[in-house]
Amino acid sequence: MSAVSPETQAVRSALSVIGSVEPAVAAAITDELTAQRESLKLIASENYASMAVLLAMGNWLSDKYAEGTPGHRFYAGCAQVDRIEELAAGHARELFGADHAYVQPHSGIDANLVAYWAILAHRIEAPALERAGAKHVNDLTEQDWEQLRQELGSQRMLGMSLDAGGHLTHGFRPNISGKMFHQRTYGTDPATGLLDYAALRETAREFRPLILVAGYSAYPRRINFATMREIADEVGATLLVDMAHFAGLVAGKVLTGDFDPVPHAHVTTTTTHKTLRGPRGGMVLCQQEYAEAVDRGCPMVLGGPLAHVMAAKAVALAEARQPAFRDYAQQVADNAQALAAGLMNRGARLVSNGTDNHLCLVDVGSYGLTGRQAESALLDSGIVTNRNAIPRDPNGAWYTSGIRIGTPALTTRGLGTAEMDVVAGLMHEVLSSTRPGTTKAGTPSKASYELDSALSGRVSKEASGLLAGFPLYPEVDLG
Ligand code: DSN
Repeated sequence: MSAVSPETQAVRSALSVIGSVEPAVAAAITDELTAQRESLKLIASENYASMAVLLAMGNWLSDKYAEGTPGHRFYAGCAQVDRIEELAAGHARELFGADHAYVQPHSGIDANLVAYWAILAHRIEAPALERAGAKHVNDLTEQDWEQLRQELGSQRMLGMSLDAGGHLTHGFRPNISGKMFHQRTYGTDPATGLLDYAALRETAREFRPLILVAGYSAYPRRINFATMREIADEVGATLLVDMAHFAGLVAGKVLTGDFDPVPHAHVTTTTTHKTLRGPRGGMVLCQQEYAEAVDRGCPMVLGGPLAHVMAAKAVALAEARQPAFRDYAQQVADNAQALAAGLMNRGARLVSNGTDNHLCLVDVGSYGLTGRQAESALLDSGIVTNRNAIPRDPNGAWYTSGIRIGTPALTTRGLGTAEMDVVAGLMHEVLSSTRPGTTKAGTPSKASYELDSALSGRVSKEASGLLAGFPLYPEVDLG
């Protein structure tokens, strides 16, 4: 009988304990592993965390309240949480070369909220308190407090437009950030698809934002953060870089020098679960002058820190400090380039004609499809992607004209550039065989589509055949 791995023992035991209380939960956890093993995952914001990261989350650290920061808690008995948080923050500082790291945010949205309030506190609230000779907001007169509230509510933010790849939390009206700030956007050059720094500089000079936000969730290129900082300094803005998508490429030294945000930005926010391959969560890195304000994130805008997730962040950051993580990050970028080349060689149009990060944005208008039709046809064929607007998208943010694809997850499974060409071939075959459908009334539809089920079935089989050579969590055998 072959030996059972520690990971298999751990997962089987955990499922047995969970299943003895609520079998439906154990079943859903098991089914999720099966589904993830079988799908060809090209969602640019997802990855597969290691078993060490996953197991670090399933324990009694979850039971502890620890509002505040290490050594300065609003609860007693936080010695272990302090250890964990200090360890994670130390790994983050070392890995990214940051002055300060705050590892409590529960997500990227939370990290951005912490950062926005820290910038408002440092740039607007602190000077107002000083002017009034007050130490605390509770010491302000009603009149000074009202004036401060008005000042806090009338600040400006400049961020990348949604259709150019920006994120909802960068000042857009449907998000809380759009209700907190007056917002304007910058975008890309229609001819090249690249960020238009000259136009951005002009807008910044005219709009004079308190915060210049750089970063994206669907821009397939590098950003020059030295230039961004120069623009921010010229107009007196705080530069905030949201590196949620590409933090792993920064940690893995694929993005260095002017393309590494941390030395240039006053404040850098990130998630920990995308290219960084940690647990779901967020993090804020900042220069020393913002550290005190950032550390007030909880209870300012965050609920109690999740000590079990901070433990998993510490494990993931320790992994990202290993030389192997640099190889992984480079392979993510190489794979994205191979995927882009494979699609373009077959006639697909990519926004900006390629990529130099972990993602590509395919203009599926070049196949006569909307993003929604393309996303559904690919899913029928065992390929998981997500639809995304492209610059100046004629189909809007719901139907869209784009498909966003990324390589972090497949690279973790071990697929390389040769396999990316196979994936590109499968995607091209599905997209070029799909036809737009009609509504029941016979008018053109942006959602329905026609695709031969024999073709989608064959592509699904080919996709699972490819994945069979790259098992997911091979150390875990659920029997
Ligand atoms: N949901 C993340 C993404 O897919 O990019 C960001 O919000």
